[in-house]
Amino acid sequence: EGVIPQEYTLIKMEVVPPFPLKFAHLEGKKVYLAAATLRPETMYGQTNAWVLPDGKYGAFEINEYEIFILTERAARNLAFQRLSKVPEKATCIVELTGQDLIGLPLRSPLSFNDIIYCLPMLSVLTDKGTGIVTSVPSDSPDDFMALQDLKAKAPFRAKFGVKDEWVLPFEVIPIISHPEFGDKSAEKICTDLKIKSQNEREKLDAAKKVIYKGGFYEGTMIAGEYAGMRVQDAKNLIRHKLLELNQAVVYSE
Ligand code: A2H
Repeated sequence: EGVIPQEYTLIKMEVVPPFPLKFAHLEGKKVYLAAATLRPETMYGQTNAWVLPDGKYGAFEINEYEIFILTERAARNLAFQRLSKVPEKATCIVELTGQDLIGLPLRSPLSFNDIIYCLPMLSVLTDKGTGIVTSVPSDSPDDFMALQDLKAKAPFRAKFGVKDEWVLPFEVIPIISHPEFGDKSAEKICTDLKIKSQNEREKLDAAKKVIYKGGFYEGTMIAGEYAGMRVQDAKNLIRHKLLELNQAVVYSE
Protein backbone atom coordinates (compact mmCIF):
# COMPACT_ATOMS: atom_id res chain seq x y z
CA GLU A 1 0.00 0.00 0.00
CA GLY A 2 1.32 3.43 -0.96
CA VAL A 3 1.62 6.33 1.46
CA ILE A 4 -0.28 8.69 -0.83
CA PRO A 5 -3.96 7.73 -0.98
CA GLN A 6 -5.20 6.82 -4.44
CA GLU A 7 -8.69 7.95 -5.43
CA TYR A 8 -10.39 5.61 -7.88
CA THR A 9 -13.69 5.78 -9.67
CA LEU A 10 -15.63 2.52 -9.14
CA ILE A 11 -17.58 1.71 -12.28
CA LYS A 12 -20.79 -0.23 -11.61
CA MET A 13 -20.77 -2.99 -14.24
CA GLU A 14 -24.24 -4.54 -13.94
CA VAL A 15 -24.48 -8.33 -14.02
CA VAL A 16 -27.24 -9.10 -16.51
CA PRO A 17 -29.80 -11.61 -15.14
CA PRO A 18 -30.51 -14.51 -15.01
CA PHE A 19 -27.75 -15.02 -12.43
CA PRO A 20 -25.69 -18.23 -12.23
CA LEU A 21 -26.69 -20.85 -9.62
CA LYS A 22 -24.14 -19.63 -7.05
CA PHE A 23 -26.02 -16.39 -6.61
CA ALA A 24 -29.39 -17.19 -8.19
CA HIS A 25 -31.08 -16.23 -4.89
CA LEU A 26 -29.98 -12.61 -5.46
CA GLU A 27 -32.39 -12.37 -8.41
CA GLY A 28 -34.42 -9.16 -8.02
CA LYS A 29 -31.46 -7.22 -6.62
CA LYS A 30 -29.03 -5.21 -8.70
CA VAL A 31 -25.67 -6.97 -8.73
CA TYR A 32 -22.57 -5.14 -10.00
CA LEU A 33 -18.92 -5.95 -10.59
CA ALA A 34 -17.28 -2.84 -9.08
CA ALA A 35 -14.28 -2.00 -11.29
CA ALA A 36 -11.63 0.46 -10.06
CA THR A 37 -10.31 2.87 -12.69
CA LEU A 38 -8.19 6.02 -12.88
CA ARG A 39 -9.42 6.70 -16.43
CA PRO A 40 -13.22 7.21 -16.34
CA GLU A 41 -13.03 9.09 -19.65
CA THR A 42 -12.08 5.84 -21.43
CA MET A 43 -15.28 3.96 -20.50
CA TYR A 44 -16.70 4.33 -24.04
CA GLY A 45 -14.12 1.78 -25.22
CA GLN A 46 -14.83 -1.05 -22.77
CA THR A 47 -14.65 -4.54 -24.28
CA ASN A 48 -14.80 -6.77 -21.16
CA ALA A 49 -14.03 -6.94 -17.43
CA TRP A 50 -10.96 -8.65 -15.91
CA VAL A 51 -10.70 -10.82 -12.80
CA LEU A 52 -7.93 -13.01 -11.40
CA PRO A 53 -9.16 -16.61 -11.87
CA ASP A 54 -7.67 -17.79 -8.54
CA GLY A 55 -8.64 -14.59 -6.74
CA LYS A 56 -11.07 -14.57 -3.82
CA TYR A 57 -14.09 -12.33 -4.23
CA GLY A 58 -17.45 -11.93 -2.55
CA ALA A 59 -20.91 -10.48 -3.11
CA PHE A 60 -21.31 -7.71 -0.54
CA GLU A 61 -24.43 -5.81 0.49
CA ILE A 62 -24.11 -2.11 -0.29
CA ASN A 63 -27.69 -1.23 0.61
CA GLU A 64 -31.21 -2.74 0.56
CA TYR A 65 -31.21 -3.42 -3.18
CA GLU A 66 -27.60 -3.21 -4.44
CA ILE A 67 -24.83 -5.81 -4.26
CA PHE A 68 -21.18 -5.24 -5.23
CA ILE A 69 -18.86 -8.07 -6.25
CA LEU A 70 -15.26 -7.26 -5.24
CA THR A 71 -12.51 -8.38 -2.82
CA GLU A 72 -13.26 -8.47 0.90
CA ARG A 73 -10.48 -5.97 1.46
CA ALA A 74 -12.17 -3.45 -0.86
CA ALA A 75 -15.60 -4.15 0.70
CA ARG A 76 -14.16 -3.33 4.13
CA ASN A 77 -12.67 -0.07 2.84
CA LEU A 78 -16.01 0.80 1.23
CA ALA A 79 -17.83 0.11 4.50
CA PHE A 80 -15.66 2.75 6.17
CA GLN A 81 -16.50 5.09 3.29
CA ARG A 82 -20.25 4.74 4.07
CA LEU A 83 -20.93 2.20 1.37
CA SER A 84 -22.32 -0.84 3.18
CA LYS A 85 -25.76 -1.93 4.34
CA VAL A 86 -24.54 -2.35 7.92
CA PRO A 87 -22.56 0.79 8.85
CA GLU A 88 -18.79 0.17 9.01
CA LYS A 89 -19.25 -3.55 8.40
CA ALA A 90 -18.83 -5.50 5.16
CA THR A 91 -21.51 -8.17 4.82
CA CYS A 92 -20.62 -10.98 2.42
CA ILE A 93 -23.64 -12.92 1.14
CA VAL A 94 -21.80 -15.28 -1.22
CA GLU A 95 -18.12 -16.18 -1.43
CA LEU A 96 -16.86 -16.37 -5.01
CA THR A 97 -13.66 -17.01 -6.95
CA GLY A 98 -12.59 -15.22 -10.10
CA GLN A 99 -13.33 -18.41 -12.01
CA ASP A 100 -16.99 -18.18 -10.83
CA LEU A 101 -17.20 -14.74 -12.45
CA ILE A 102 -15.71 -15.61 -15.85
CA GLY A 103 -18.40 -15.47 -18.56
CA LEU A 104 -20.82 -13.22 -16.68
CA PRO A 105 -22.59 -10.90 -19.13
CA LEU A 106 -22.29 -7.27 -18.07
CA ARG A 107 -23.84 -3.94 -18.95
CA SER A 108 -21.40 -1.14 -18.20
CA PRO A 109 -21.91 2.65 -18.15
CA LEU A 110 -20.93 4.59 -21.32
CA SER A 111 -19.75 1.42 -23.09
CA PHE A 112 -20.43 1.36 -26.84
CA ASN A 113 -20.71 -2.43 -26.53
CA ASP A 114 -24.13 -3.15 -25.04
CA ILE A 115 -23.12 -6.47 -23.46
CA ILE A 116 -19.54 -7.37 -22.50
CA TYR A 117 -18.16 -10.38 -20.59
CA CYS A 118 -16.00 -11.05 -17.58
CA LEU A 119 -12.67 -12.65 -18.58
CA PRO A 120 -9.42 -13.83 -16.90
CA MET A 121 -6.28 -11.67 -16.66
CA LEU A 122 -3.27 -13.03 -14.80
CA SER A 123 -1.83 -9.64 -13.77
CA VAL A 124 -4.88 -8.55 -11.78
CA LEU A 125 -3.82 -7.82 -8.19
CA THR A 126 -6.23 -8.64 -5.39
CA ASP A 127 -4.51 -6.24 -2.98
CA LYS A 128 -5.13 -3.18 -5.16
CA GLY A 129 -8.41 -1.45 -5.98
CA THR A 130 -11.32 -3.89 -5.97
CA GLY A 131 -9.61 -6.78 -7.80
CA ILE A 132 -12.01 -6.07 -10.69
CA VAL A 133 -10.67 -4.16 -13.69
CA THR A 134 -12.62 -2.86 -16.64
CA SER A 135 -10.83 -3.43 -19.94
CA VAL A 136 -10.15 -0.67 -22.46
CA PRO A 137 -7.70 -2.18 -24.97
CA SER A 138 -7.46 1.04 -27.05
CA ASP A 139 -5.71 2.88 -24.21
CA SER A 140 -4.32 0.34 -21.73
CA PRO A 141 -1.38 -1.87 -22.77
CA ASP A 142 -2.25 -4.44 -20.06
CA ASP A 143 -5.82 -4.69 -21.36
CA PHE A 144 -4.67 -4.83 -24.97
CA MET A 145 -2.17 -7.66 -24.42
CA ALA A 146 -4.49 -9.70 -22.20
CA LEU A 147 -7.29 -9.50 -24.78
CA GLN A 148 -4.79 -10.28 -27.53
CA ASP A 149 -3.61 -13.40 -25.64
CA LEU A 150 -7.18 -14.67 -25.28
CA LYS A 151 -7.97 -13.99 -28.94
CA ALA A 152 -4.80 -15.62 -30.29
CA LYS A 153 -4.60 -18.66 -27.99
CA ALA A 154 -7.51 -21.12 -28.06
CA PRO A 155 -5.87 -23.34 -25.38
CA PHE A 156 -5.66 -20.31 -23.07
CA ARG A 157 -9.39 -19.71 -23.56
CA ALA A 158 -10.12 -23.39 -22.97
CA LYS A 159 -8.08 -23.46 -19.74
CA PHE A 160 -10.49 -20.97 -18.16
CA GLY A 161 -13.67 -22.09 -19.94
CA VAL A 162 -13.83 -18.91 -22.01
CA LYS A 163 -16.23 -19.19 -24.96
CA ASP A 164 -15.19 -17.75 -28.34
CA GLU A 165 -18.20 -15.45 -28.44
CA TRP A 166 -17.13 -13.70 -25.21
CA VAL A 167 -13.84 -12.62 -26.85
CA LEU A 168 -13.60 -12.86 -30.63
CA PRO A 169 -16.32 -10.31 -31.60
CA PHE A 170 -14.72 -7.56 -29.48
CA GLU A 171 -12.46 -5.17 -31.39
CA VAL A 172 -10.36 -2.27 -30.15
CA ILE A 173 -12.53 0.88 -30.25
CA PRO A 174 -10.71 4.16 -30.96
CA ILE A 175 -11.80 6.73 -28.36
CA ILE A 176 -8.78 9.03 -27.83
CA SER A 177 -6.43 10.40 -30.45
CA HIS A 178 -2.82 11.00 -29.49
CA PRO A 179 -0.44 13.08 -31.64
CA GLU A 180 2.36 10.52 -31.40
CA PHE A 181 0.53 7.20 -31.05
CA GLY A 182 -2.67 7.61 -33.06
CA ASP A 183 -6.10 6.41 -31.94
CA LYS A 184 -5.14 2.90 -30.76
CA SER A 185 -2.24 4.04 -28.63
CA ALA A 186 -1.96 0.87 -26.52
CA GLU A 187 -1.71 -1.34 -29.59
CA LYS A 188 0.85 0.99 -31.20
CA ILE A 189 3.19 0.99 -28.22
CA CYS A 190 2.86 -2.77 -27.66
CA THR A 191 3.89 -3.24 -31.31
CA ASP A 192 6.73 -0.69 -31.03
CA LEU A 193 8.11 -2.36 -27.88
CA LYS A 194 7.59 -5.83 -29.43
CA ILE A 195 5.53 -7.03 -26.47
CA LYS A 196 4.53 -10.67 -27.06
CA SER A 197 2.17 -11.44 -24.17
CA GLN A 198 0.57 -10.21 -20.96
CA ASN A 199 3.41 -11.87 -19.04
CA GLU A 200 6.10 -9.39 -20.14
CA ARG A 201 5.77 -7.34 -16.98
CA GLU A 202 8.79 -5.04 -17.37
CA LYS A 203 7.98 -4.07 -20.95
CA LEU A 204 4.32 -3.55 -20.07
CA ASP A 205 5.24 -1.26 -17.17
CA ALA A 206 7.37 0.81 -19.54
CA ALA A 207 4.51 0.92 -22.08
CA LYS A 208 1.99 1.90 -19.44
CA LYS A 209 4.05 4.88 -18.31
CA VAL A 210 4.31 6.31 -21.81
CA ILE A 211 0.64 5.81 -22.64
CA TYR A 212 -0.70 7.02 -19.36
CA LYS A 213 1.18 10.32 -19.60
CA GLY A 214 0.63 10.77 -23.33
CA GLY A 215 -3.06 9.95 -23.37
CA PHE A 216 -3.81 12.22 -20.48
CA TYR A 217 -1.78 15.32 -21.33
CA GLU A 218 -1.88 15.32 -25.11
CA GLY A 219 -4.86 13.20 -26.09
CA THR A 220 -8.12 14.42 -27.59
CA MET A 221 -11.47 12.69 -27.18
CA ILE A 222 -12.71 11.37 -30.55
CA ALA A 223 -15.78 9.50 -29.28
CA GLY A 224 -18.75 10.16 -27.05
CA GLU A 225 -20.40 13.31 -25.78
CA TYR A 226 -17.11 15.21 -25.42
CA ALA A 227 -15.56 14.36 -28.78
CA GLY A 228 -13.18 17.16 -29.78
CA MET A 229 -12.33 18.07 -26.19
CA ARG A 230 -8.90 17.50 -24.67
CA VAL A 231 -8.76 14.44 -22.41
CA GLN A 232 -7.61 16.48 -19.43
CA ASP A 233 -10.71 18.67 -19.72
CA ALA A 234 -13.18 15.85 -20.45
CA LYS A 235 -11.95 13.55 -17.65
CA ASN A 236 -13.64 15.33 -14.73
CA LEU A 237 -16.80 16.15 -16.68
CA ILE A 238 -17.26 12.47 -17.50
CA ARG A 239 -16.38 11.38 -13.97
CA HIS A 240 -18.89 13.78 -12.40
CA LYS A 241 -21.61 12.67 -14.78
CA LEU A 242 -21.02 9.00 -13.89
CA LEU A 243 -21.16 9.85 -10.17
CA GLU A 244 -24.24 12.04 -10.56
CA LEU A 245 -26.12 9.29 -12.43
CA ASN A 246 -25.10 6.78 -9.72
CA GLN A 247 -23.30 4.71 -12.37
CA ALA A 248 -20.08 5.02 -10.36
CA VAL A 249 -18.90 5.76 -6.81
CA VAL A 250 -15.72 7.20 -5.34
CA TYR A 251 -13.30 4.81 -3.64
CA SER A 252 -9.98 5.65 -2.00
CA GLU A 253 -7.31 3.49 -0.45
B1 A2H B 1 -7.02 1.76 -15.52
P1 A2H B 1 -2.54 2.27 -10.23
CL1 A2H B 1 -7.61 2.96 -20.41
N1 A2H B 1 -4.89 -5.06 -10.67
O1 A2H B 1 -8.40 1.83 -16.01
C1 A2H B 1 -4.34 -4.64 -11.83
N2 A2H B 1 -4.69 -3.48 -12.43
C2 A2H B 1 -5.62 -2.72 -11.84
C3 A2H B 1 -6.25 -3.11 -10.64
C4 A2H B 1 -5.84 -4.35 -10.05
N3 A2H B 1 -6.39 -4.78 -8.91
N4 A2H B 1 -7.16 -2.18 -10.30
C5 A2H B 1 -7.11 -1.24 -11.25
N5 A2H B 1 -6.19 -1.56 -12.20
C6 A2H B 1 -5.82 -0.83 -13.42
C7 A2H B 1 -8.46 2.01 -17.46
C8 A2H B 1 -7.06 2.39 -17.83
C9 A2H B 1 -6.20 2.25 -16.74
C10 A2H B 1 -6.57 2.84 -19.04
C11 A2H B 1 -5.24 3.17 -19.16
C12 A2H B 1 -4.38 3.03 -18.08
C13 A2H B 1 -4.86 2.57 -16.84
C14 A2H B 1 -8.96 0.77 -18.12
N6 A2H B 1 -8.34 -0.43 -17.66
O2 A2H B 1 -4.06 2.44 -15.76
O3 A2H B 1 -1.47 1.27 -10.02
C15 A2H B 1 -6.89 0.10 -13.90
O4 A2H B 1 -6.73 0.35 -15.29
C16 A2H B 1 -2.70 2.76 -15.90
C17 A2H B 1 -2.08 3.03 -14.55
O5 A2H B 1 -3.46 2.46 -9.05
C18 A2H B 1 -6.58 1.45 -13.25
O6 A2H B 1 -6.89 2.44 -14.26
O7 A2H B 1 -2.00 3.54 -10.80
C19 A2H B 1 -5.11 1.36 -12.96
O8 A2H B 1 -4.71 -0.01 -13.11
C20 A2H B 1 -4.77 1.82 -11.57
O9 A2H B 1 -3.39 1.61 -11.39
